[in-house]
Amino acid sequence: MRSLWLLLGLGLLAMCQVQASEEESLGDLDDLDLSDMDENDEEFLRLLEDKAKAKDVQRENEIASQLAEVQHNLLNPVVEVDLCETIPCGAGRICQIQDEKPECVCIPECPEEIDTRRHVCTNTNETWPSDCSVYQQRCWCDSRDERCANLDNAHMHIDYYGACHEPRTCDGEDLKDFPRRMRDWLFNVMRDLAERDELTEHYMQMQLEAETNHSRRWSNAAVWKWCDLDGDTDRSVSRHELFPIRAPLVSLEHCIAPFLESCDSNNDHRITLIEWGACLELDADDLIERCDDVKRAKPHMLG
Ligand SMILES: *[C@@H]1O[C@H](CO)[C@@H](O)[C@H](O)[C@H]1NC(C)=O
Ligand SMILES: *[C@@H]1O[C@H](CO)[C@@H](O)[C@H](O)[C@H]1NC(C)=O
Ligand SMILES: [Ca+2]
Ligand SMILES: [Ca+2]
Repeated sequence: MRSLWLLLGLGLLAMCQVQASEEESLGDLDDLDLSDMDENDEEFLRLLEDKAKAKDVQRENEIASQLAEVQHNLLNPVVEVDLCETIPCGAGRICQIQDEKPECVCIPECPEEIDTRRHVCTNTNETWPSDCSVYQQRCWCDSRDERCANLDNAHMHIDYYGACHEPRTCDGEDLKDFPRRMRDWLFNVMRDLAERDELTEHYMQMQLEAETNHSRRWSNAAVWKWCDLDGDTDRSVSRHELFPIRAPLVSLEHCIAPFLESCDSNNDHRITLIEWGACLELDADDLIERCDDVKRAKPHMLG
């Protein structure tokens, strides 16, 4: 990008200079009234010299200012930017240009959902056709749009994917067996991601370790998932950060909600790595905090 600007800038500069020297050669003759002067006249030579000097100074100034402009453009490239590109709008909103300014507005239309698996159940135990429609409704209520069905909807959020249903109990045996199933599941998810080349180099290494060293099999997967859930990298997983693992599974796996509840053993709404390990019934000594703060490497970028 930079070198492109440099080339453009130098090209422009060269064009300006050619133009300037053409104008100059004509200008000299026009400005001087030669009729009264003898060619040998000292006055004439002095005048010519002064004029040349003045022209030189002027040209230097022009070139200097052109260079300054090129330099300025190099440092502050005026690229045609999509004004909306820099505006994060959040769920249920999209960016639109209004009066030449980017603005976040409620998403006008959600894709029509026929698939009932796309339904979502909110914390108010209401079934909505899709997550989009929940966020759209929340936006409407936030901005006092007339399409807001109930002002309380400004605070609703998705509890889980799937239509609302009777809370199913997770009985003793299922809950007892759940940590083992969860460990296996995490190991398999990590293995799948590794096979699809969707882990960072750091987590690829941990996955390889899990494959080759039996005592790392579950602990590395557990550490990876805990790091992955900790979106703000404050080294604890909040209730909010559990959303990606909780919401899609509640309908399929009735033990996930009570299981996750049980992980926060001191009930401070945050799950530490120690709590997470204990919850998955892993040996605390095997759990080493090895988070990769580079969240997701683009696959195939490094060739
Ligand atoms: C939520 O709604 C479903 C069906 O609409 C109902 O069966 C269930 O009992 C409700 N759950 C709660 C906690 O009220
Ligand atoms: C396997 O992992 C354990 C720790 O969990 C470690 O002490 C041991 O050295 C590892 N073995 C190999 C062969 O790397
Ligand atoms: Ca966190
Ligand atoms: Ca806790």
